[in-house]
Amino acid sequence: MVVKVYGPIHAGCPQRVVVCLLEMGVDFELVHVDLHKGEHKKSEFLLRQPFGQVPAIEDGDFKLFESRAIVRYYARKYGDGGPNLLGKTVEEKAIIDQWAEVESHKFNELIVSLVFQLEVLPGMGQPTNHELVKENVKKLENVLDVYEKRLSESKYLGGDNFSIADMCHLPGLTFLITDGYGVGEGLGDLIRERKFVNSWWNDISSRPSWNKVMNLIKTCPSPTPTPSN
Ligand SMILES: N[C@@H](CCC(=O)N[C@@H](CS)C(=O)NCC(=O)O)C(=O)O
Repeated sequence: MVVKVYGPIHAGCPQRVVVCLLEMGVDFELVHVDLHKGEHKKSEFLLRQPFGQVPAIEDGDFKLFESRAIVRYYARKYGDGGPNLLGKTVEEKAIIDQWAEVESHKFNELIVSLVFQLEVLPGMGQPTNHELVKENVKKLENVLDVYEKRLSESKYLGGDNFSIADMCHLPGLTFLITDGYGVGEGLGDLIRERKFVNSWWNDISSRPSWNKVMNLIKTCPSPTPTPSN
């Protein structure tokens, strides 16, 4: 049975799930959910995701939401004898979890705010709070300085090997490197100006799985990219 992924591929959270399925070699089908039409707030969709957000998956009789929980589920389910994205020893797993938490609570929160200010508000004809953007860029610089130090000592955030900790950053880093999909503000320089962060980005974004996600984005119709959360 093919896994169904509910959500537009243009949004960051579904991308996180899709890149994981591609890494793990799991067949899937994308079921487009039109955020602009509010399909994610309709009662039918709320049965899949009670908070009215994407993504959600359906795997036979099994249903799950929250992109990072889905990523962990598939990394565990197919990790034995397959790609190891979670680490081997208890300590390796703990370090990977640590950096995955950093992604979720330090990095992603700032990306979400930037996406909201630079993309969502202008899309609704409302003004961007440039002071808040500046403040969040400053905070992001501090987070990326921590990454720079970590990545000067370790090839990947979680250690010697690519893991969910790196993978979960891909949508947010893509938002930054494309300058917020062209809004400017020099967001891409946040990556390019940091030698180790930049090499890490070049490495993880050139994985075949992420290239496939980028190609899927190009082939799926969407009015506006929303790579948040
Ligand atoms: N923590 C959730 C966040 C889900 C989320 O915020 N999804 C965004 C798209 S990336 C969404 O549905 N936005 C529309 C909305 O919140 O109404 C996850 O990782 O799955």
